[in-house]
Amino acid sequence: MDGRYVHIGRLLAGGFEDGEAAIRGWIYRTRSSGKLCFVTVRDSTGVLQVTVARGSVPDADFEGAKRALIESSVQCSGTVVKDERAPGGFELRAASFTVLGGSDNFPITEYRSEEHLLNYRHLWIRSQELTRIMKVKSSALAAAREWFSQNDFYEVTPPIITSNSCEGGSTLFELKYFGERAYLSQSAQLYLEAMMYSLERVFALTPSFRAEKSRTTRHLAEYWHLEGEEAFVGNQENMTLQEELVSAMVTGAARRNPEELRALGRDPSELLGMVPPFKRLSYGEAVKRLRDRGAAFEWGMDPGTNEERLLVEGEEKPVFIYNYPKEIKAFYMRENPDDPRTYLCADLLGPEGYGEIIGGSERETDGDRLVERLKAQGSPLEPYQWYLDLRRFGSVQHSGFGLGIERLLRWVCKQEHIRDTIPFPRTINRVYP
Ligand code: NSS
Repeated sequence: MDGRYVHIGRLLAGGFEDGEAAIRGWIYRTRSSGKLCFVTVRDSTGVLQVTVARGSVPDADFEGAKRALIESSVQCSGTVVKDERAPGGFELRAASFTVLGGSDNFPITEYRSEEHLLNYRHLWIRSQELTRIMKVKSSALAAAREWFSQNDFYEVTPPIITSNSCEGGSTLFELKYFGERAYLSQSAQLYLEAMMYSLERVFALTPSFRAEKSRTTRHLAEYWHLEGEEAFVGNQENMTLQEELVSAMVTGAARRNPEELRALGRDPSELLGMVPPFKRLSYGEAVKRLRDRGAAFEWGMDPGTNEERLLVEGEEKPVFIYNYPKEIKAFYMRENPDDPRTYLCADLLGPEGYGEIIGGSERETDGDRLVERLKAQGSPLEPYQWYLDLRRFGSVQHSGFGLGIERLLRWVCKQEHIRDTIPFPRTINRVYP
């Protein structure tokens, strides 16, 4: 920060008592009575009560403070005073108070519907709640990048506009592309596989797009996808990498943002306990567990929200379910040599019923099998020619995974709805603001 100004968070940490300080930020709350204005100011680090008294500041400053509506941007200076009654334990007794940018009547009041908040999302993202979530998200991403870097992964930048689908046609967003047909990426996986041949371990953080046609609390039409791809790695080692990554992200967030997490209702010590290993259940074991717990679930079925909740009941940490039946998974996975009805793959389920956070698999290296599967699902081969080529030039065992950042954040920040883990949610009925 500009040397003359101090962040509120630093000021609240102590050491400024009875000294002079200047802050700047936005009016969070304000009330005035006669000769006194109590203005609570927020910046990116905290909130501080500023007392503006007539006579202690120039008259124009006092009038400005009195008139200023919430969300006006301000700067002020004065004396820091310890005051138990003030939020955070300190207040600033103003010697100057300047309104930088005035504010109209703020359209978000205490009584507001969900719909109203979504319509004013561009302003609602200033709320304490969303600010906390965005801080936790930033920390989790920083921890992920750190982990990848420590584990010899290169960050790469795959395309977002693609000519083929990765996860099946039903959720594809189509767009016009200079007279041709193209799609918004559902996953960078196929491109990461191509880059794995030179860099061995790659990762990318990209938006992924899914035309999800139902309203749920865990699907977005645009989400941030953190994907890794690793040469010479099989399905079990792939899971080991994933649990290490998830652990690094959630413990990293817990260490960096304990206060934010507490305010969101998440005890950071729970997150600090998310250390490897995570339990691994085969799909067969999962079927048995579901049936033992009373679900009418048959081998071959795809576990839905309720089944995922039932599967993690009594578990404190996330749980892997591995080797699913082929029918319910994507074409690129490697057939399980020990049980050809299944693929070598795994989903990671979050605890507390938050559901699938990661989907990963070992990849099929046999080009003929890939061709058969693409044909079987009715996909034209032409757009996949480049992908099939990869198997013709030095193919090796490899695996990878995709982690839904907002899915992880929904769990970590204890959010009912996934939309509150992304600043501008895109869902079936919303693309504004
Ligand atoms: O479809 S996935 O299960 N798997 C893939 O896309 C692989 N191609 C990834 C890979 O191996 N590189 O999606 C991966 C994750 C999934 O576990 C969720 O956490 C998240 O992506 N995901 C979503 N998050 C939010 N909204 C929607 N609609 C969504 N769909 C998947």
